Parts: sequence; structure tokens; C-alpha cells
Amino acid sequence: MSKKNQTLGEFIIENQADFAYSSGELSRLINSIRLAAKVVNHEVNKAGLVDIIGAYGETNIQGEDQQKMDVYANETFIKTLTNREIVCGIASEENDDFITIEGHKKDHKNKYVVLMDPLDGSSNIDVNVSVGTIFSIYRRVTPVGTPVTKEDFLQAGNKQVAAGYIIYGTSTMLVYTTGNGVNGFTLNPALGSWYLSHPQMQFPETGTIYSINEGNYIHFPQGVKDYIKYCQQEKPEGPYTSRYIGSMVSDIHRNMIKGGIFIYPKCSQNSSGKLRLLYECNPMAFITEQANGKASDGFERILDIKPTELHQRVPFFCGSTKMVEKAEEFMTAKDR
Ligand code: P6P
Repeated sequence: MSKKNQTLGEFIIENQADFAYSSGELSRLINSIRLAAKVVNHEVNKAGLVDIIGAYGETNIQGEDQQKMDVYANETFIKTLTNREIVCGIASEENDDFITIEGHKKDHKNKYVVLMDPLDGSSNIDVNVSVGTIFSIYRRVTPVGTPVTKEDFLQAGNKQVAAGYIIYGTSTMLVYTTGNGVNGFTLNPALGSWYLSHPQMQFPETGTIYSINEGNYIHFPQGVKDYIKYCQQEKPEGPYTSRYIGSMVSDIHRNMIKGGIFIYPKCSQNSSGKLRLLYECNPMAFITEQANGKASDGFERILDIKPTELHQRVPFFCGSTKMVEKAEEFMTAKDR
């Protein structure tokens, strides 16, 4: 039984048995992520002080300006994961293709692949708004010891063995699941240790917060427009509150604690929505379901979608179960 204020290290050892089929490698993998997160946190927290802010002058595959912190975070996580000889492949929002990690030992047995958005919401860095790292972990499907293939990355979200996020906010938290609930750890930067501050996190079954960029309203499907009108109507539980940070990790983290729904639907500019299935929606959906919430594309369960492309996008409805179900009702009525 997890105890509040337990350190992350103690928690991993105590729950080692939860890492099914793991001979300690998954624990070591989580440990390497927590190390990289501390390094990135240090830089994010001083971003305003050194000349690390501002566009890096290049663009990533998404056609977005790469902030220097994006590049720094990406390199930090890749280096840390590579050095630990646990991972055989990495896919990142910042890299056009996946990266093959050949173990230093010729006959390496590394069996995990990691997919990540190293710094989601990075455009918020310049204005001191919280940002996050999102990661998703799978067991490879091709034979151990052979080079990874795209097949190892294009797995449905229901095959994830672990997923989590780091939120670099008013405090820095690591929130993750290995399929036995969701636990949140807060970093004590003075000691460099993570403490179990939010054991067994759960979405309230319903809530009164809706998170969506209403600036795109005229481009939304009719079902989303109808749902937004529903949110604004008088209801027994009162009209809902609109809260949108523009950093998905922060919006979903708040909604998991307070109750709420986050929606990034398709719209005329983004016919499949903006968010990426593999390293944004799948990990956040795994965490959401493990916290008794719900995550869909407005119709189907996110975790059942069979990916076809590394950077494919999907519409994303995520949060308190009853709120997502109500939004899906409006979508089914008008946009099925
Ligand atoms: P918009 C950040 O760039 C991000 O990927 C998510 O973190 C966030 O929820 C979304 O995009 C914000 O997009 O179009 O509302 O600015």
C-alpha cells in the first residue's frame, strides 16, 4: 500500500511486482525518466534568466517554430534513455523518424520503446506558463536483438505498459501509471527527490470545467458547438466554467483533480485535430482511464485506435466520464 510522502524510489521498489513481466528494466526506465525530468526542470525554471528563450530558428516536422527548450528537452531525454541500455527505440515529436538505439553490448536485450513529446506547450515558456513532458512506453513487438521497426511504434494505445507526464508548473510533478492506477510525485528541488503527494489520482465522475479553444468556434463540428452551448446553459449543477491554459498537460492535470473535460476537436484548419495520437493522446488517455476518466475521438475509444503514421493526429475528448459521455452524445447526434 503506497504511503503519502514516500519517495519515488521507495514507491518503485515497493510496487516492483506491478511491473508485469519486468525484470527490473521498467523500473530502471522510469528511474531514467525521473532523472531526465530533473535536468529539464532545472533549465525550464531558469529559462527566463539565460538566453535560452526564443525560437531556435528551425522548425520541427509539425512545421512549428522549435523553441530552444524543445531541443534541449528532446536531447536530454534521448541521451538519458540511450545511456541506460534499457530502450531499443525512441520516437519524439521533435524527430521526423524514430531513433534506433543499439545497446552498447552487441547482443543487447533491450525490449522497450519510448514515445514522447519532450516539451508540450513550449510556446508558453516565453510567457512563464506551465509546460509538460509526455511519455508512453511499449514492449517491442519485433524480436529482441533485431533493429526496431515502425511496427514497434505503431501499436494501439491499449498495448502501453506505462505512460506519464511531467508538469513544470508552480511545482514540478511526475504523474504516471503502469496499469495499476495513477500516482503523482512532487519534486523537492532542494533535495532533488520526488515525493508521493497525490496517491491513486482519480477523475471526479463529473465536473463543471470545460477546456477548449473557443477562438476556433466557427470551425468546430456542429456537435462540439452544441456541447459548448450546453456547457453555458443554466443547469442544476450551475453553468460550467471555461478554463483553457493552452498547455494540454496542465489543463488535463487540473481537470483530473477538480473534474472537467478537455476537448481538441477537428476543425477546418486541422481536419484530424491538432494533437498527436502516439505521444500525446495515447499516454494521456491511458492515464485518464486508469484514473476512472474517459478518452475518445468523440466517437471511439482513443486506446483502441490502430495507428498508421508516427505523427498522426486525432480529435481528443478527455476527462470526467459523464462529461465526455455528454459531449459524445452531441457528436453522435450531429457528426457521426
Ligand atoms: P491551440 C500545445 O502546443 C498543444 O499541443 C497542447 O499542449 C495544447 O492543449 C494545444 O496545443 C493548444 O493549441 O490551438 O489552442 O493554441
